Amino acid sequence: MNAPLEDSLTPQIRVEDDRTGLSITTLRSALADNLFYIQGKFPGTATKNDYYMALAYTVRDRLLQRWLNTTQTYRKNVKVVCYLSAEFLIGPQLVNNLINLGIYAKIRQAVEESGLSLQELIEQEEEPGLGNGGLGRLAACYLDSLSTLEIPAIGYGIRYEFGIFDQEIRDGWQVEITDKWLQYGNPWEIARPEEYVEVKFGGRSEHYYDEKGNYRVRWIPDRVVKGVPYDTPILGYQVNTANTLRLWKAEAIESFDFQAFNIGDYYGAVDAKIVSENLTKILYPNDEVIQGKELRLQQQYFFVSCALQDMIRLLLSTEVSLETFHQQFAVQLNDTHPAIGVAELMRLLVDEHRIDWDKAWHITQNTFAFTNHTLLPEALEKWPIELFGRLLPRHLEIIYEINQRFLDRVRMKYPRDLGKLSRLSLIDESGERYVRMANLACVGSHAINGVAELHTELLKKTVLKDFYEFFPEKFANVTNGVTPRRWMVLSNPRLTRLITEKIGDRWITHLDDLRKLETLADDASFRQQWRQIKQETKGDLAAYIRKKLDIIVDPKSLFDIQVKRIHEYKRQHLNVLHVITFYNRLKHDRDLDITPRTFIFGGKAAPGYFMAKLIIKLIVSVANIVNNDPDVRDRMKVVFIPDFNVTLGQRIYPAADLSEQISTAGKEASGTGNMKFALNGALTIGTLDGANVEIREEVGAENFFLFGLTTEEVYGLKARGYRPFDYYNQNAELKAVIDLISSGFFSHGDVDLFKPLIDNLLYRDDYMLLADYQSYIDTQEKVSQAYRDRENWTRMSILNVARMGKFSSDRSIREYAQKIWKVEPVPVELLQLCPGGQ
Ligand code: 8GP
Repeated sequence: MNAPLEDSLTPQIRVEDDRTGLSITTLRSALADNLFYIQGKFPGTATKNDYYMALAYTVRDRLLQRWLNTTQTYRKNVKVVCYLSAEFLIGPQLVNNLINLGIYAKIRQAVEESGLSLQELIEQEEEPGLGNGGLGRLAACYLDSLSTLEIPAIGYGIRYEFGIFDQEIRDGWQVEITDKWLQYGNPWEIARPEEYVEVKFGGRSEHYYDEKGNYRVRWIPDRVVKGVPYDTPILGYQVNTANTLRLWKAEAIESFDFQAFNIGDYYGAVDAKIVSENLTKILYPNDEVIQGKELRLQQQYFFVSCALQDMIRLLLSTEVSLETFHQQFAVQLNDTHPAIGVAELMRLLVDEHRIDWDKAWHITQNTFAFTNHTLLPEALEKWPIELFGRLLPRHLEIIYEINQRFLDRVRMKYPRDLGKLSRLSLIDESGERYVRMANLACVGSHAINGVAELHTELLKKTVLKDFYEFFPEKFANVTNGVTPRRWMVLSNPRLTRLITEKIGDRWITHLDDLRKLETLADDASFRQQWRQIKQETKGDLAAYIRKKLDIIVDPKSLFDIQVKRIHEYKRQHLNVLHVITFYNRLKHDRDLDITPRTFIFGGKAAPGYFMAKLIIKLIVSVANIVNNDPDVRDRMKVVFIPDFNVTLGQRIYPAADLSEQISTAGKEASGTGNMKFALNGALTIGTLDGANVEIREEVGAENFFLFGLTTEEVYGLKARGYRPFDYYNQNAELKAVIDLISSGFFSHGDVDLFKPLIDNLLYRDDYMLLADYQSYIDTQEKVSQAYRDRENWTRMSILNVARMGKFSSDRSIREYAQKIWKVEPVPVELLQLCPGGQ
């Protein structure tokens, strides 16, 4: 990869000393030193990974001044945003740090002069897969923007030893492989064992009177686990700010239970250690469904308690009163996973720091804000009371107390409305009793937001309706965004250079500047350059596909791409229905003048989600037939790219002509892949769902391929009684497609293989694929026609990019900062330079 931009070291971010100088000679000797002193290798025996590590340390050394100075700056009474998230899908760090530091070209030169290939070293990096999909990646984009905007922030989460599984495809089926991302070490993190905290579990609470005769409660746990922080610097783009991502690892308090050991029970002695360390072993690989496992609740409580204790310690170290906690910290709950924080902060304030309840409640409510990321009812977290009380007995009491006070207010406002009362209650008492985490988050926060306009409106009308009616002032929308640094500068260096040549580089931090490209859409030679770049980028992806999968695809064909988690609501199988329709049309008329297409899919299925795994099997089965059929060859290809992750996304988004955003209206909260594609010049085929609505508004209806039912139509049709079988019966082309799958054509004659999928479509079709089929097919035909007019397609592509300014995560973060967190930028000055500095 070429440097996306000329290195641009602004004078104020230049930090040089003997050790961290930026001359090519210094960089080369730093690389050699790190190889020897850190990796302990001579060049002759060093592996590529040793070189990668040496390089990563070379770069990290050049971050440290900014990082430590940032931490120092925040000690001085500034309000800090704490983003609490069970997932941070930050992606590979090396190139991002090179770009943000502005030293990409220098490093490349130093690496090459050392006889190495930068690209090869870059490919050594294991990405930290500490998230499932959209929610975790959003957290990572937000960290990037927080630093770039110089807003003091800490990301708090879990240092999973095993992140999201690696996906392999064997015989068409997904196979999950453990993600051992830490096995060769992680050069980007620094452990801070001296800053450990203790987290309690189980036991009971004890009520007593203190020395002054005040009634108090203390928690007598039956188990204590140590939380050890591991810090990763998150450097902003060409600023001094390097915020911290602080991830917690669970450890045993004592490695051995010596009593057990002394009586000869060696296994029992090690047991406690294993049990404690299990806590942060693995990320739950479910996207949008809850599994309700005890270990998951333990993970949630563990990291939230670590985070809140850490904040309190930070605050107390500055000698500021704990009663100003909410003025010092704005804590964002990334979905309900950290919602237990509401009860934990109350416990810390009331039980441990002896602040009275009302004051503590004021602090708590003014500290927290809550983002909801999904409307799917199966994703609403709730915990059985029995489990909850066994693990967190004191928190259950606190939740009962919060609930009682809250329901008293509800009763005042709605006397005799028992329905309201039971729906708003923090406890679900309709059958087995549960703690409802969304209700806890809503009551304990001062702000609640959805992640796109439509989503926020639907929240107010559906899942959070009662809360909206009760606290309308708490609700706000903040539409998601993505960072242009990773999703353009890093992943699309060619387009970055072209755009920068034409409009300068301010767009990288002020994405609205892309508007200046609008007039260039009418410039034929610019269009030619634009097309050329897309062609080359598609060529790169084609080469990757050939190398990895031994499938030859034509970079001149239309690249039609759907990459995201596999889920029925996202409707990858609707895309497959189109693939087969396309195939049937070609088979019927071998001379059909069709626009050649390459259909590309990628995404992981939750390991226990049978239907999602069957969808992958269907895609791969269809690919095998189509790709080997001489009748259609060269006019269509189908590819499933295994192991979709951030690294692969960086290759894939820039190579798309068409972005598939085809969820059932009302189901996709926002989507962020839709933004990454459009930012890289793909046109979208999509429903009026999530942020698609706003993307279409921005780019213009004429530059967007809209199809399908609206949310209201979906609700209406459901209410009237939806009968998918009628659609099948009345649509010959659809029937032919479904019958072809059922016949065993794609499954070596096995008529049972895809039966669960087909039966589901014909008799349930919860996500209304059959209702949207015809509209989708017709719109795909329009896409094919439009692609034939390359000049106009290119024009539309340029206009899409030009109008993507709104979807920068910088805009989202500014909105959170103003509307919700009430925080201001705090620029960092490099005051204390050490060692070797002045
Ligand atoms: C996702 C939404 O599905 C997606 O539309 C949105 O863009 C993204 O969040 C960021 O806001 N939701 C999740 O990933 C999600 O709910 N995951 C939780 C179960 C882990």
